[in-house]
Amino acid sequence: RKGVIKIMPVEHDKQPRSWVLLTGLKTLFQKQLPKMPREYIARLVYDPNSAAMAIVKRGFKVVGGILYRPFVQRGFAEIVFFATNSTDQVKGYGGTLMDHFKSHVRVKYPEMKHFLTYADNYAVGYFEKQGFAKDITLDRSIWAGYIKDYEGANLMQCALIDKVDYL
Ligand code: BCO
Repeated sequence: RKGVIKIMPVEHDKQPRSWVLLTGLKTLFQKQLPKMPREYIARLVYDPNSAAMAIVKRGFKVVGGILYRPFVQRGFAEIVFFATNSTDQVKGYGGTLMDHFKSHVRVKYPEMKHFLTYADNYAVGYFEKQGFAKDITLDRSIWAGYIKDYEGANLMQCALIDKVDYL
């Protein structure tokens, strides 16, 4: 059927399907985050320490995605890249992906209850709608040195709430 989307976790398991999805994510992030060096995006997407989820349309076309780095023992994940295709923005895909991501993380890493991200100015409003705030309550010692510092970006935090069903 036309217009049907699927949201799926993408593993670094060397399966052909995963390569196709990782490459689709790399291309999407390079297009939607033009200020980020292309090489840097490629390196992080293919890095096995990163984890990802993709919004996929028919024919394995990636129209949205999230790349994150789980720091399971430290109880948080850094959201490294987050984007939807320009022609698919403001359709609710970004919000749906974030909900699936929160729900997926809760099952896969029950101890991981916080997310941090460096949002650029344009994306701050979007992240606020998704439950992120600039008020960082996580102790600096937990995350400092683990996540990359971006100049001119706003560090934002989100906490998973046990009672909330995100889907
Ligand atoms: O739920 P509501 O209808 O009330 O609100 C919607 C949108 O109106 C709102 N929204 C979207 N972008 C916003 C914004 N509000 C304020 N400022 C903005 N810039 O958020 C609710 C959900 O919208 P959506 O589900 O339709 O989101 P969409 O358009 O699919 O995806 C949003 C973005 C930010 C992912 C998308 O615009 C995008 O890909 N932009 C380009 C890439 C980008 O800026 N990504 C985030 C950069 S930060 C990062 O990746 C980490 C650090 C490197």
